[in-house]
This record gives sequence, structure tokens and C-alpha cells, in this order.
Amino acid sequence: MKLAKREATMTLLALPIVAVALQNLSTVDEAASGIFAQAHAEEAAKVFHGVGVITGIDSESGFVTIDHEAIPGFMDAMEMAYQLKSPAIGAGLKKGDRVEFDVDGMTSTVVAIRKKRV
Ligand SMILES: [Cu+2]
Repeated sequence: MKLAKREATMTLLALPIVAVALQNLSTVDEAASGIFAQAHAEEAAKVFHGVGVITGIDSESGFVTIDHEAIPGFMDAMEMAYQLKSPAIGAGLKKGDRVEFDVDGMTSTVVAIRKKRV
């Protein structure tokens, strides 16, 4: 891409106006591919929403075990341990609490968790 651009620019050195136009076009192209890459990164870092009951919580290590319902597009219903993004976000939660939570699809880290109103 870079090489092609340089060659094209050199070929068109005698036509500065066209060269500038080509460069502008290329810049737009690069900006567009940057947006595309960002969109993909966001897709990979998708956050899923779950609902379940806390069956265990370790507020020091920041692990919470949740007996959760199926999380559409991510995982079936199961009981499993999740790492909290930080132990602080689990503050005030205890075993038996019904919660809703957001889990990062890439790392399976719980990024948000709160008591669910019945
Ligand atoms: Cu699970």
C-alpha cells in the first residue's frame, strides 16, 4: 500500500495537482481502514449481559461464582467462577444475591455487576 503510493506519487511528480489529489484520496483510504479496524476491535471486545445467582464470592481476589442463565451468543446456563474487573465492583454483594452482570466476551471478565431487582 505504502510502496504503491510512493510509486504512484513519483510517477505523477510532473503533475503536482493530480499527485496532491491522489494523496488526499489515499489519506481518506487510510482513515477508512482505521475506522474499519476499530470496528473489528469493538466487535471482538463485545460485552455480554447475564443474569444469575451468586453462589460464592471472594472479595479479596475478586472472584465471583455465579449460577447463571444462558447468555445468548456467549454461553449456556451454568455455574462458574468469573474474575471481576476489580474486587471493588463486587463490594456489597453476597452469596444468594440475584444479580445481573456484564461480561467481556474476550476475557470472560465481569466488567459490571449489580443486584437485580426482582
Ligand atoms: Cu458461564
